[in-house]
Amino acid sequence: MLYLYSPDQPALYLRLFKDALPDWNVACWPDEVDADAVTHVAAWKPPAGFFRRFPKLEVVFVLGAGVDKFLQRDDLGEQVKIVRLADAGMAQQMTEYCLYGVLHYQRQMDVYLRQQHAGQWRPQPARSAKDVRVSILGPGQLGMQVAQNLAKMGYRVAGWSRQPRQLDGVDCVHGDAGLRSLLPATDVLFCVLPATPETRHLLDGVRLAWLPKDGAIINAGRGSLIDQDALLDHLDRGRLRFVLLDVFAEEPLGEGHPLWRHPRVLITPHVAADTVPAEAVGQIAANLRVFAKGLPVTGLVDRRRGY
Ligand code: NDP
Ligand code: OXD
Repeated sequence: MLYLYSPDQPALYLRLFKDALPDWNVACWPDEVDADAVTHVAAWKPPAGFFRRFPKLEVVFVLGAGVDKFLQRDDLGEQVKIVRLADAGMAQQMTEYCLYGVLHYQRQMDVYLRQQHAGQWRPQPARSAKDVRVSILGPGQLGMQVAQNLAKMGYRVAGWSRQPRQLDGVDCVHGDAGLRSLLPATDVLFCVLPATPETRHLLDGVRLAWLPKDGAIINAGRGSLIDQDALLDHLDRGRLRFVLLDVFAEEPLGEGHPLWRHPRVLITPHVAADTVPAEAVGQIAANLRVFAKGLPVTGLVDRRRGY
């Protein structure tokens, strides 16, 4: 039996799952079910202790891409497989989000906004895409497509990952040395890394200082990547042109937090890429068929790696 936890769109998900899995018994929280019959759960942000009542649980399908919150739970034993969404319609949205920030930088919208408030009519020098260096931290399922889409648009794109990778039109680097060489050669840094112990505060005061003075950062991965105090210090000293932030150390960002009103900060409330229900259910249904054949599934999480 597949049990579903999606308080935002329960009816939609229930219908999609029932249509996609006619041979399965599918039910949706808060309906009461025989907990012993539940072998699979599809969920996003279930409350603490949610999984404890399912003794026969085999697989949790995460209705999102990031699994940090699932790996921090104490109600999911090691024997339970965690499978997250791989793209499922989110890469296109991530491309749009990144492009918005890149254009803000390239077409100097931050400068024009300040000039508008000061009533100034001052055309700035034009800059073409081939002169803008966009570096992607985390060219995985999402970042890889962002990188390739921007490269096709003519931007100079680089990617930084843990393992070496090869991507058409993208200059790929990895490891500590790769990051050290990449950051100073970056105009816009697009971050789409998972939250893991290794990526926590990866962008601290030292590494932020490796970026050029007039660079910009877009963070659409997880807020733990950036040391927010160090970031504010950089922004206050004019060491960055602007940052576009979708994710934060604490969400929602606390009332009165200095990031809210900083003139060099653009904020969106964790909306860079939303789960597309039909795509998500299609991918999970396909994975169930693959599981049944004993083959490797898309999006199986490596708990040791943390993503
Ligand atoms: P993937 O697992 O497919 O890709 C992760 C990428 O990060 C890989 O390229 C991986 O490198 C790289 N990476 C991980 N750890 C390190 C490290 N320590 N050093 C260098 N590179 C590292 O994830 P997705 O692309 O599907 O998603 C990425 C993240 O985006 C999610 O985990 C989630 O946090 C966030 N997200 C945010 C959304 C939003 O709306 N703001 C929506 C959806 C996702 P390698 O290739 O070598 O493994
Ligand atoms: C996700 C997210 O990880 O929405 O899918 O952040």
